[in-house]
Amino acid sequence: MSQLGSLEELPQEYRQALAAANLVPLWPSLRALLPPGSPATATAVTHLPWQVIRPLLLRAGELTPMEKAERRVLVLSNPGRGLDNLQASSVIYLGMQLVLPGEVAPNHRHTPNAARIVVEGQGACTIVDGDKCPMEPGDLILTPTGLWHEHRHEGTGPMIWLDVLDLPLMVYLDRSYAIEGQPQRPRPLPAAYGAGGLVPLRHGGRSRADYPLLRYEWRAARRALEALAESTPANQTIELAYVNPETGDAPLNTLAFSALMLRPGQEAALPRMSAARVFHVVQGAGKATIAAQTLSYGTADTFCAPGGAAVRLANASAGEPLFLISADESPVQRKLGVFETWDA
Ligand code: GTQ
Repeated sequence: MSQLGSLEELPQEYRQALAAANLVPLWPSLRALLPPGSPATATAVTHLPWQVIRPLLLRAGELTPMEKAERRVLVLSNPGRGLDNLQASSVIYLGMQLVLPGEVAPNHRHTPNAARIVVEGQGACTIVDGDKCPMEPGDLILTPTGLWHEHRHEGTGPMIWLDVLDLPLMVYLDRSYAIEGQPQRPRPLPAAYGAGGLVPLRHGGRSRADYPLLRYEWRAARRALEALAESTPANQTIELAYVNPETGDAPLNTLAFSALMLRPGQEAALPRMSAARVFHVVQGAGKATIAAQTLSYGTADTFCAPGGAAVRLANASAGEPLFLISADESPVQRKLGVFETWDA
């Protein structure tokens, strides 16, 4: 592939004439815009240890009252993507949110899609489109685009969860905005999708057809992983996709989620894919090798893998299984026709 001309090679007065006309020549940037063979990514492998973020978040609880925060969140800024970028990847935002007993994060709705992975605490709920979703550690709770949501904490002790949003994408698209609402009148969450393979038969359609299930209980996910493990060969990865039970699609338009289990001592090479992926450790400790970088993680740690990276996970414990939840941006890439996978 031939070397292309640089900006510096052009006469100064020509460059000035281009700039005055809001023009730039393509050729000095062509190889960066369309790199030969594989894309560039600024997303760095990043590790967010629970031991680091938890005390900083509790300190935020002392420093900033809810009225001054609305959402009390510390957000990961991927060191590869520039200063204060609030991005885990090009699509994914990751934040750790704290709600203290008696506090309410007020009702609003917004264009970005969000999901919560509960990390610590009991007695809080997220009310989504009127449905009261209790929050237990490990639960995955959806607040999809456009749906009203608020968080209330009626228990004791801090309540902490990981927010996963497609906010960077919405900002990039100039489509990010929110609308404030009045407090919702919650109704109990219907338990309509508790049995695999059975969905409610409704004549006349559903009121919220796109998002029939808002809360994926960790208890059920863990039981399903353990059941799958019984019929999975020892060297194979035990992984379940979270799906919309009515369609089989990813739970959100832009983000896919899965639950993983590694047996004691097990190592898993995950299929290499073009979408960036983040992992949250629900329980256990181990090692990850991502694009030749190694990190050690424990319970409640979070880490990011850039798109295209080879990811190997290991359970460091000889006695206990390891459980993780992952989120990735593959639905965006699939819809745009640019999703790719390679052998691990
Ligand atoms: O809980 O609604 O981390 O609106 C960022 C924006 C959480 C939320 C975030 C939000 C929320």
